[in-house]
Amino acid sequence: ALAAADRATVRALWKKMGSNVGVYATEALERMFLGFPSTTTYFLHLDLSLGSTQVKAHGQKVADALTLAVEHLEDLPRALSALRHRHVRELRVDPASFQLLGHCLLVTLARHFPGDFSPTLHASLVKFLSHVISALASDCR
Ligand code: ZNH
Repeated sequence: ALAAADRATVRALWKKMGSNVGVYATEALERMFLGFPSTTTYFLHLDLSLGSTQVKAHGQKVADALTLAVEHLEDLPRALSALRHRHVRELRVDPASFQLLGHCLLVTLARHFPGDFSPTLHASLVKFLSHVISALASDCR
């Protein structure tokens, strides 16, 4: 599990983001689709153009799942088990794509919170995202 200091750091950033988590998740998705076009193959049924309301709606879902994760840092595998099933069994998302979205989330947060983005926050976010990704992307539990 995430160390207490990492949990506190991530929770503090989440508090600061307030109701804007969906905005940042949407920007991260846009960055992923542009920077890593192979990831668009999962979303061919959606309008992926910049500013698309469908991408915004999906960004809000991703944001809500991340907020749920922040609220259950002690037990991510259980909190995210239904979403893991959906991604691994139904959507069959490649584990490498999760790393790309994680990377885009980091870049997005660094851009919007430059003053907060110390090496410590960076490290805590990397750990948080890797916990979320292993809870979501691996079929082993
Ligand atoms: Zn995902 C869906 C989250 C990653 C792809 N997602 C989804 C949802 C959510 C999420 C919440 C909704 C669900 C339902 O509806 O049931 N994701 C998430 C998260 C993450 C993710 C949190 C990380 C961090 N995904 C991902 C990736 C990919 C994906 C990486 C690829 C690339 N998802 C997806 C899809 C879907 C989803 C395809 C479906 C969409 C629609 O709408 O159709």
